[in-house]
Amino acid sequence: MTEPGCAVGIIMGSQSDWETMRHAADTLDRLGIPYEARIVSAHRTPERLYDYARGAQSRGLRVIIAGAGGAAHLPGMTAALTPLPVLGVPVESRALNGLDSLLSIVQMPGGVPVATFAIGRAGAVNAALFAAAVLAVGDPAAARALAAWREAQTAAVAPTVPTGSTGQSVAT
Ligand code: RP5
Repeated sequence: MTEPGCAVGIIMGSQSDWETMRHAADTLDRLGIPYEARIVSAHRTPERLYDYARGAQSRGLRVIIAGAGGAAHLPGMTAALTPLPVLGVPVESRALNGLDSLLSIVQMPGGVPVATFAIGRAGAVNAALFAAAVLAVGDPAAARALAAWREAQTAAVAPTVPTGSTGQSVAT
């Protein structure tokens, strides 16, 4: 769901990051929270990054989810250019399995914070949920959607596990 005037911006350093970042988009879709998704590379399209980050707040965005891999400068540079909260998602890299991405995003200098999430899909999902929580502070509809999502998640956890040989269940 991409709409004009939305409050959440999802940006990523490459088209190849979409395989991870689409999980943030899917999560926002499930919450009914509109977002925009853009490819904005700190290294390959630095002017696009400047334009996006400098204009984000005035365009009505309230939080930015930024995913990148390898030498992942996108979340940090975005945080340096906008007062909006920036949620960084380390994309799993081929060379170092995303450890490079994680350390690049999490090790920001004091004074320029980036909220950093887990590597890969879990991080993308949690960044979306965190973005919803940021919006929920002042948006009752987002708060209700988040509460419903949590209730559904809890309800989906079975209290027992099936056993292989007997087919009986064992209480956890
Ligand atoms: C980073 O380099 C991107 O965020 C991506 O994770 C990584 C590889 O990009 P591609 O070579 O697949 O375009 O800037």
